[in-house]
Amino acid sequence: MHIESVLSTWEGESCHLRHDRETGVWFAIAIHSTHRGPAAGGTRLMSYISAAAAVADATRLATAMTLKMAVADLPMGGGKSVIALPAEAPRPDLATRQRLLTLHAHNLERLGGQYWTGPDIGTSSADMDILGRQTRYAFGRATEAGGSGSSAEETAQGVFEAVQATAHEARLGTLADRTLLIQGLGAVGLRVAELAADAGARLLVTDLDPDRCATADRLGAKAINPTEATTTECDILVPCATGGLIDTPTAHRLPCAAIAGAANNILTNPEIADILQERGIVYAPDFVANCGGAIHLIGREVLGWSADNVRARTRNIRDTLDTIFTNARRYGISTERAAHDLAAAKLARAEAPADTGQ
Ligand code: NAD
Ligand code: PPY
Repeated sequence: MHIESVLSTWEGESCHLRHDRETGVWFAIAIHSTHRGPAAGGTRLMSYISAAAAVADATRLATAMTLKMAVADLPMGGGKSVIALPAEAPRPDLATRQRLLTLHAHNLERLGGQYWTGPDIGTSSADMDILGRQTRYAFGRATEAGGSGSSAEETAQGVFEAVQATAHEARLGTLADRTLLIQGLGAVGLRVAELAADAGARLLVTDLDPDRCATADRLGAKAINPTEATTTECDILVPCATGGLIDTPTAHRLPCAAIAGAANNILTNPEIADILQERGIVYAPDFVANCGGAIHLIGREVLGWSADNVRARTRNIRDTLDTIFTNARRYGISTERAAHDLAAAKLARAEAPADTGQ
């Protein structure tokens, strides 16, 4: 994989790269679209095998953010950034982390508001507080620091709406006595597990960290090996770990009736949704299912919405998915294609870039 081939085949507006010689870290900020407003999307801090892999991740995630903002009717564009630690690097110590966040804050300032960030894998509200002391372009700071706090609760609520809509489309009825396999019991996955347990679902859970699985014991969940996430029979697979869970061979043999989860880019490419459709597996496009977090961050911090309004908008995810499922059936296309078409129609209707009001 080369940076040239990644960027020359990507349809985004710009990608900004910076290397920090002292730590060997690459920073990549991908701005896919500012058509509906300034680009926004989280900052991922994790190890990558190469700078090209980091750029590939940032660009694909930024594209998904554009689609997410459009389907959620939010007045922002799509972007994402990656702070790429060298492969096999140890966890950065506090001083290194502080240094990386300071450099990233400078990156954001240089872009002058074209791109706003927030938490993502490897970063938290505490990191947004550090960024927020040096730049105004960070969403998701702690409430005590003037931000809207973690978006995980709203993301989980939205994913739960998506799971229910998907169960209905797959003719599974309610979740009572249905088996959900939740991969990743982090901030979002554990909360989805709680909501599903309350609805009477049977839970299979898996996480690379066995202590996380133990936190779901009280929900009556059965832990399975992380390597068995896509080979264990279940009604609904709920990916809440990292992306790329389902590639072509996996799609051909998945033993489930439906898929709806929080992870971004669950499919290694969008065409995999055609295989799922042919197999009769109902797939909730991830950028629709997981948009509750974006609704929380943008709703609270840009649009001044109340928590109740944010929750009402998050509940709309179910209606949006129903529209997507109906269109997919009507036109004989995959749910991913139908979701892209819905986002494209909203993008085409977008007027001049909106003012974030900040
Ligand atoms: P998190 O880091 O709190 O949790 C992720 C969990 O997945 C961790 O417990 C980790 O150990 C586990 N994990 C990682 N790889 C795994 C594997 N191969 N098998 C099993 N477990 C594995 O993250 P989160 O905030 O809960 O987010 C979950 C996913 O949802 C991420 O992909 C994130 O990008 C996406 N997402 C989150 C939000 C949000 O508001 N937090 C919004 C949109 C999308
Ligand atoms: C995501 O939803 O994938 C995010 O990256 C969260 C987010 C949403 C909007 C602004 C910043 C971060």
